[in-house]
Amino acid sequence: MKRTTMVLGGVALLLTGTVLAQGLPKLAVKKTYRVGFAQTESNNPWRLAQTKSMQDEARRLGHQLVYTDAAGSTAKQVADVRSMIAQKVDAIFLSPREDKPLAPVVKEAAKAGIPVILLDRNIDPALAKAGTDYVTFIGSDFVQEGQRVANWLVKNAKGKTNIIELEGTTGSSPANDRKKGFDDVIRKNPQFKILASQTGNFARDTGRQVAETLLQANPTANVIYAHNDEMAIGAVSAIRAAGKRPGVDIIVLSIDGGKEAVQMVVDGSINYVVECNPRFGPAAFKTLAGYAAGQKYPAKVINADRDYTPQNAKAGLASAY
Ligand code: GYE
Repeated sequence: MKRTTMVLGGVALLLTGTVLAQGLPKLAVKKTYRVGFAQTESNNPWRLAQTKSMQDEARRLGHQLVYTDAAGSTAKQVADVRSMIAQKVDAIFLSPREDKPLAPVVKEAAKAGIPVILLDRNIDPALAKAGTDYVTFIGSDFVQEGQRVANWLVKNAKGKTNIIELEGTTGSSPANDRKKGFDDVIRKNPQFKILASQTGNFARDTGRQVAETLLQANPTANVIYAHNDEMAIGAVSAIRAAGKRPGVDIIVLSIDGGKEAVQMVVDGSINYVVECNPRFGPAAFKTLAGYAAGQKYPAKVINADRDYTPQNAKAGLASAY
């Protein structure tokens, strides 16, 4: 009797275990949802374009978007997600500012029966798992972005090449991966050297200040690789302030592809930009509906991104965000 109970208990546990191992809370099929979007910050055109795309698509489909802006604070973003859980939203879209501190709240949401879809930034895979703790990650392949920038440089640079790298927000998945992709390619080419690599927090003015300091400390630098447009635009100002010509004396490379940076490729002050498309709305809500309907998703759904060169930038300008 005892044994039967145990077996039964075991079976019940096993069943629960199976559900938990696949892990994810179910989402009822509904016409419209009340869904959270936990944004990281709103201090640049990329973030504004992403938020607008989410709001436009929610409005178009009749969903209610519970929007929060962490204003560049990871602690606030953790609190924002907890508040969405407390409000019992149907699902949460999260752009995790950093890849480790947001992992616990992703799990808390899953435990509370709320599916999470990660947008644009990822969580450390050692701390939370797609298919168990969250549905999927939708975004760009950041390692590949870094590799594409490095490959362009290797192909186009002449002679000894000394690089200053402006990193994105410390602890964010795009900063980690854009560095890895770029540095790995550069390391294999002995005439290329990374003289300095420092964070500019994905921000224009911080990027400008850090570039100014690093240019002074490294007078032989002839390349600046910025992990996003904002810092690249800041670096262009720093290069001019140092009495040098951006795009000529110092090659400037970037990732994102906003209108302002693409225009600078047309003008010649930025040399090459890999796109990272911020228009997530359609893919985000399509995934939400698909998930409710029982569709299975891979750990990552990768956006296709183009690039902007001096040859194609003019043609691409109109459709840049
Ligand atoms: O490149 C940057 C933004 O997470 C991919 O964050 C995104 C990056 C983007 O603030 O401009």
